[in-house]
Amino acid sequence: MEFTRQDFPERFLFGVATSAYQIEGHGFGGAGQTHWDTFAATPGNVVNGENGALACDHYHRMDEDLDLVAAGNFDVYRFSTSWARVMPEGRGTVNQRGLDFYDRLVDGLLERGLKPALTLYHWELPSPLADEGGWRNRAMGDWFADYVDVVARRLGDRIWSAAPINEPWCVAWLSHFEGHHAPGLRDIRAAARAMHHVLLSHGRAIEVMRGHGMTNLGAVCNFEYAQPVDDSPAAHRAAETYDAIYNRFFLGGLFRGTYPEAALDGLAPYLPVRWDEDFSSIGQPLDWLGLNYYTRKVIGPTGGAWPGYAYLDGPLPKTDMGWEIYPEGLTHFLRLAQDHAQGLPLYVTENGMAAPGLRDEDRLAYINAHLARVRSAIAEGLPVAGYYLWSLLDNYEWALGYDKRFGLVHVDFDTLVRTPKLSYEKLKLALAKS
Ligand code: IFM
Repeated sequence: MEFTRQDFPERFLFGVATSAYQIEGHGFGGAGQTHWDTFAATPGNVVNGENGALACDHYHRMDEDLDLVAAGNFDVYRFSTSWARVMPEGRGTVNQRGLDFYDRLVDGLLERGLKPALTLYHWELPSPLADEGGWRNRAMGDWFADYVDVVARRLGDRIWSAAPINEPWCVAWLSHFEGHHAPGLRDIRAAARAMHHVLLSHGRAIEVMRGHGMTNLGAVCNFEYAQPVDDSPAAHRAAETYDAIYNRFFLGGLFRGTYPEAALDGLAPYLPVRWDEDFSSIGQPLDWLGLNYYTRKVIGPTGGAWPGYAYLDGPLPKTDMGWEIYPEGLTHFLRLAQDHAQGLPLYVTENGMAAPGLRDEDRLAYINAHLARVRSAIAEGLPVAGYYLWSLLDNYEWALGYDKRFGLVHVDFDTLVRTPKLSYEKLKLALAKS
């Protein structure tokens, strides 16, 4: 690596991230059906119709996986609890086996000297709640608060940090407007409601966790740099709309008590009634802000119906996802985050690339380039307090199935054998503590 731990401030934290449905094996331990199970079972939605029933079998291999986190010299492990594992119907009955599993996970982290960083929703919505409209339904705020309450009672005393919802843009826009993720809708009213209800549910969850005395509570948003395809006013307008929907809508809701005009231009008629009265719940004080950052999009105008933009092919080198590598964007978003969060600690809660092979020199270069941006952000005075790699293991990359390999550790999906890649070994050396 082109850095060591010693090149960062003493209290700077390095972490590695995963999520429940992507690694655990949802078929085990009494977890209920989710909208990802049915989305994947519907032909055409997921490459090869793959689902998370087995995934990395982390449910049975948790100790081996936590050993890998500790041996890699990381400080923090960012994981999620699965709502449907904890409450198979989404409401009511609690699956004690599910809570026991997460209890062992948290204790396993603490025994290894690792900080547990909890996310409460990373995309697998219990099917009975999806049947009632899922994120389109305002009642999600209450249902989510009840689930968070169950988890907080059991784990809250040992959690180092917690964030309610991973990547609101994906939960709402990608899943309800672009239709690429479960529930696979392409409907502007559904998208507008989901965008607002995700934030409302975030606020409710923060209130519940504070009520249990939990501290170090934050939000995790994802960001993509919007690059206009050319200098025309139309291309700039298209990029501004994209930026408003993707990057500024959720920051605006969380920190400014409003949504950006360029997003309201199209979404306002479809938001729930009296949406503007919800910001006192949404804007609960936070202790940190997390940024998931991977790439930029080249944006061009389409004319026609709002939002009137298209994603165009860009000229930069790309990862296996077809995502352009653009570390400059991370600097841009750390500054934007600071403008909104005004001095709160900032964490890069996800960064990494999909790349094949065990000798993953390309991943090393990607990590080096992005960590160089983190270091320069710190040098310019931005309060960046930590950086997490996505991901510990190759895993279920949602609609793209098991083909795209984001792991520092290779997983053979036939044998489930884990093999550390070159990037894992190099990071382990760079992050050594003495
Ligand atoms: O795998 C996903 C993860 O679930 C959320 N953030 C982006 C990753 C890579 O696409």
